[in-house]
Amino acid sequence: MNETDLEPRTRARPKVERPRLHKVILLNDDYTPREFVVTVLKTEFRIGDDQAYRVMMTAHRRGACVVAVYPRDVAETKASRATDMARRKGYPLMFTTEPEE
Ligand code: NFA
Repeated sequence: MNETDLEPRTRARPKVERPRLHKVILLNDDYTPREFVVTVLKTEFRIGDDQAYRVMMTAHRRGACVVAVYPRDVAETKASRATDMARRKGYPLMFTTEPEE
């Protein structure tokens, strides 16, 4: 507003909160081939071979695994793109999102 006001900015400093990040979660299923899960992880989340394999195996053994965290819109877009990739091949693979605590 008033760019000519040279008062030191000591008064108005309201604390702002960062938007919460959202987790993208990979869910296990009994049908999607392991190798395809790794390919989807590498393609959509730009993680390396080893990390993609570890994430896939963690979901396989425990039922689910956090892939990454992003701002909400990015998390939701990546989760649906990754889920679509599988759907186009006829696999039931699912990615979901949830807010971080
Ligand atoms: N459980 C699947 C299989 O044995 C592999 C898989 C892992 C699927 C992680 C989904 C998520 N072929």
